[in-house]
Amino acid sequence: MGRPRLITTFLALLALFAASSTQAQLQMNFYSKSCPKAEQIVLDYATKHISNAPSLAAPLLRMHFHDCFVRGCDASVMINSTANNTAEKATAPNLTLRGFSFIDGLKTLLEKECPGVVSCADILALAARDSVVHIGGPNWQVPTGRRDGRISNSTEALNAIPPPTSNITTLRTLFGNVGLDLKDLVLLSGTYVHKFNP
Ligand SMILES: *[C@@H]1O[C@H](CO)[C@@H](O)[C@H](O)[C@H]1NC(C)=O
Ligand SMILES: *[C@@H]1O[C@H](CO)[C@@H](O)[C@H](O)[C@H]1NC(C)=O
Ligand SMILES: *[C@@H]1O[C@H](CO)[C@@H](O)[C@H](O)[C@H]1NC(C)=O
Ligand SMILES: *[C@@H]1O[C@H](CO)[C@@H](O)[C@H](O)[C@H]1NC(C)=O
Ligand SMILES: CC(=O)N[C@H]1CO[C@H](CO)[C@@H](O)[C@@H]1O
Repeated sequence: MGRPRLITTFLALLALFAASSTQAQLQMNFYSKSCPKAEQIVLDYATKHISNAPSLAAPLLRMHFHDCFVRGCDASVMINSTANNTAEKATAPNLTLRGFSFIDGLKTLLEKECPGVVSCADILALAARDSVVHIGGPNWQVPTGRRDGRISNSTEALNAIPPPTSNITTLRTLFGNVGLDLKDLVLLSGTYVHKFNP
């Protein structure tokens, strides 16, 4: 399985995620007028922090991936549990999710720059890309304009995200639910294990 093939599949996956976001009207440089420095702020932050902690790049990509698996890429993975709701964050597959404080720090910076403009979903999508590029991974275009979801349901996360203990039948079903086939499953698992989990 050649490297270009892996990268192609990886990019196809990200395109799929972009298309399956809650609001379909994504575009390049969505914030060019409303918050012109937004993407630069994310890039600078990722460059600075990933230089210090390169191992954070894979968890950020993973968080983006998990976010997109449940209700589209809407940052619902970032929502905290409340007294009467157990959020996605609190489900078993989250146990290896890292980087919440990375995204929270970035959100704080962007709120200072342009209050209430840049969505957490876009921050996560951009930060995952910039972090992966910074450690020498593939680059891909990230159209922006995602809206943050308000629903974060641990049951949905448990049902949608493939746990590491799944058998192949379950994995195929869960990937199939988001439009990915057996080849995607094999390539993505391989990419993740070999490229991002050294
Ligand atoms: C979730 O809780 C943490 C810790 O209390 C806090 O820092 C963070 O801002 C909260 N995130 C959201 C999206 O409310
Ligand atoms: C609990 O649910 C009610 C009704 O859905 C809501 O109004 C309330 O704010 C929730 N409480 C907390 C702590 O989130
Ligand atoms: C979470 O999702 C499950 C499965 O779809 C549903 O049965 C449950 O009512 C939802 N919980 C909340 C608090 O919305
Ligand atoms: C795979 O796992 C599912 C869910 O745990 C189970 O229902 C199914 O029987 C398993 N299939 C095989 C072939 O082991
Ligand atoms: C960061 C976070 O929310 N982690 C939670 C992951 O899920 C377990 C329970 O399955 C919680 O105890 C953690 O707090």
